[in-house]
Amino acid sequence: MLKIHHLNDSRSQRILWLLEELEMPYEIIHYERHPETRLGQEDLHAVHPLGKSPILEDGDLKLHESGAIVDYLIRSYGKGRLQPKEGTEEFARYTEWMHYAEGSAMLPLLLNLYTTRMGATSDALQARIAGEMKNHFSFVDQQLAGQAFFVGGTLTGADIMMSFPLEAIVGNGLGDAFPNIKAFVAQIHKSPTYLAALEKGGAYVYGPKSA
Ligand SMILES: N[C@@H](CCC(=O)N[C@@H](CS)C(=O)NCC(=O)O)C(=O)O
Repeated sequence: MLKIHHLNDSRSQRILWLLEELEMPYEIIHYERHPETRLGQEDLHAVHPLGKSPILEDGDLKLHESGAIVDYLIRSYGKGRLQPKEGTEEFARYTEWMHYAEGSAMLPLLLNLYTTRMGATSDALQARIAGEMKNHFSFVDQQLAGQAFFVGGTLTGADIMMSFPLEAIVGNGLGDAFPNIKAFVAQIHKSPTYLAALEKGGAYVYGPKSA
């Protein structure tokens, strides 16, 4: 059976959502963040040298990195669902969003999180971070105008990958500045598979209550 090493309040939640969508049986191994540092603890480092979640185990294969995990699960078990047909322009757009989620959208969010903890010493960086937040999330908001999903009018891995940065935007109180992002997050928070994953995953700060 597939195993997912799942840290509470984390990106890993979207892998559980994908597994629910795929109707795959899976085992969740739960990890808790350190109560003060909010980092992963020794038990997570024991699973993989990076000490990050998610980690997927499928037989002898152990995979880290959410995008790679989503891609692997959809190609292996999707039976053609949750991704556009390979070789099409829509597939290229799908790949673009799959990479964009961790490769670009998360960077301003993480910089914002870390510099907020630094207080006044980060003042010199704040304008640049605010500029990049606006740059990226205005773009995403515009791309979602008039459409419920990122690509092809139906749920794909791209929506699942993008759900985490967009939940973080809404959870950080920025939803009103980006109404299409807010609507996207509200919509996924009603999905039965999303809600089933939430129930299994445990504590998740960006779930429906904070939206
Ligand atoms: N780009 C990686 C990021 C993995 C990552 O940083 N995961 C966070 C959870 S949101 C984590 O494990 N943090 C614990 C730590 O850094 O100690 C992915 O998408 O898998």
